[in-house]
Amino acid sequence: MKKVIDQFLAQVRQKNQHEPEFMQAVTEVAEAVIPYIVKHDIYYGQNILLRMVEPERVVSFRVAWIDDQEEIQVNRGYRIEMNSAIGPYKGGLRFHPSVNLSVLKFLAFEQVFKNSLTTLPMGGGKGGSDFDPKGKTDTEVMRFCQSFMTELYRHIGPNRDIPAGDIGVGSREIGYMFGQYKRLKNEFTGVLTGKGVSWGGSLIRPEATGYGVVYFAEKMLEEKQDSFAQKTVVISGSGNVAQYAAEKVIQLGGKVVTLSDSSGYIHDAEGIDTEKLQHIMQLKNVERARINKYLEKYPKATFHAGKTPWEVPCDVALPCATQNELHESDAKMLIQNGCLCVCEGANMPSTPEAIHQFVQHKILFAPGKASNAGGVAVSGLEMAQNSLRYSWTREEVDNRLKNIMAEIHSSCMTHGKEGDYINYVKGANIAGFVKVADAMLAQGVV
Ligand code: NDP
Ligand code: 2IT
Repeated sequence: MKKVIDQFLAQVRQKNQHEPEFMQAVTEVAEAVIPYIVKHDIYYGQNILLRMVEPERVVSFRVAWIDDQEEIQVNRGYRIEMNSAIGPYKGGLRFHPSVNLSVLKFLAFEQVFKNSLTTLPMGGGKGGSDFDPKGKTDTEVMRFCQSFMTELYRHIGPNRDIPAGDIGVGSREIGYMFGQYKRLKNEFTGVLTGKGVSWGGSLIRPEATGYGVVYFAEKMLEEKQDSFAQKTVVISGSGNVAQYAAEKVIQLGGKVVTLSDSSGYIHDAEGIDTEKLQHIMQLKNVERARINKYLEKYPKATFHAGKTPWEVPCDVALPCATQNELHESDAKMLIQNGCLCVCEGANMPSTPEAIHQFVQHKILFAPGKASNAGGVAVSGLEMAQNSLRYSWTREEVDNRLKNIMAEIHSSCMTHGKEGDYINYVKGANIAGFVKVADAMLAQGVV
C-alpha cells in the first residue's frame, strides 16, 4: 500500500514543485483515501484522486491600487476553483502577506472535503491576496477591496462561485467587496457570504466557525462520557474563530486560559471570562491592537512574546490561528501535560508529525476539515436564506449548525472507527471523499 501511495504522491509532486503546503494537504488525504479506493471497485482504476488534485480552474490577477500617500501599490489576487462536482465553488478569501499559490491550493483542496462533510451542496474553492490589511487605513482597505473585486467579479456569481471571509477578511472587507460587486453587476445577489445582517447576512455566521469547533469537541468528549465543564482550555489566535470558540467554551463551563496573535500569547491563569473576552473583542476588532495590550487592563496575566500557547497545561487545545502552528514538540508537550482532546479551528494547524503523535497516543484529535466546517456550513445556510429571500432566527440557525456538526461527527465515526479508537483524520477524509467521488463518477470524465 505504501508503494501505491508513494507513487501517487511522486506523480503529484512532479507537477506541483515548490508547493509544500499543497503537498502536505494532498499527502494527508492520499494516506487516508488510497487504501479505501483500493478496496472499492467502483473507485479503483478511475484516477479519481488524480482528478481531484487538479484544480478545475486557477485565476491569478494584478490588483493595483493607490495608498493614502498617493503611491501606486501592486498586489497579486487569486481564485482557485478546485471542484464543482457537488455544487458551486465555495470558500473564503484570505488577505495575508504569506498568501501564495501553494497556500491557496492547500486551502481549496481542504475545502472540497470539508464542504462535502457539511451535508450541503457546495463545491470547493479559495482565494485571496498577498495584501496585508495590518496598519492600513479603512480607506486604503476599501480601495484595495474595490480593485480586487473589479477583476474577481467576472469569475464569481451566486450559482458559480461564492467567496466569504478567512484570515484578514472580516465583515469590513466583505462589505467593501459586496458593494463593488453590486455596483459592477447592478444586481443584489448572495454572491458573498458573511454579509451584514441588514443586507443579506445570516445570524450566527460570525459565531459559526468558533461555535462549531466547540460543538464538535463536545461530541468528541461525549464519546468519553465527558464534557467541557471545569476543563482548562488553551486557544491560539484571537481573531474570528478564536473569539467565538472562547465564547462557547465559557458558556459550557470551561476555563479559557490563553489566546494569541502573531506576536505571542497571553496567559490568564484565572481564566478569560465573558467580560475579559468582550475587552479582547474591542481590542482586536475595533482598535485592531496587539494581544499584549490585554495586560494593561488585566496585569495579573502574562505575555509570552514570540511563543505559541501549547506549553500551558490544559485538558483541551483548540488551535485557531493558522497552518502549521502546532509542531511535533508541541504535541509531545500537550500529551505529557495530560491534554485529552485537540480540536482544530484553523485549517491544517497541526503538522503531520504532530498529528502522528496524537493518533499514536490515542488522543482525541479532530482535523480542521471536520471540526471547523461550521463556518462554511452557516455560509451554506446564508445562501439558502438568500435564495428564499427570507431570514431565519438565531435559534433556527444555531440548531441547524449543531445538527450539522453532529452529522459530521457521526460521519467521522462511520469511516474512522479503529477498535475502540476513533481516527477522525481517516474518518473525515474518507467521508468527504465518497460524496465528491460518487458525483464525479456520475458526471463522467470532465
Ligand atoms: P482572523 O484574521 O480573524 O484571525 C487570525 C488570527 O490568527 C489572528 O489572531 C492572527 O494574528 C493569527 N495569525 C494569523 N496568521 C498567523 C501566523 N502566521 N502566525 C501566528 N498567528 C497568526 O482569521 P480567522 O479567525 O477567520 O481564521 C483563523 C483560522 O481559521 C485560519 O486558519 C482560517 O483559515 C480558519 N478558518 C476560518 C473560518 C472563518 O469562517 N473565518 C472558517 C474555517 C476555518 P495577527 O493578527 O497577529 O496576524
Ligand atoms: O476555511 C473556511 O471554511 C472558511 N474560511 C469559510 C468559508 C466560507 O465560505 O464560509
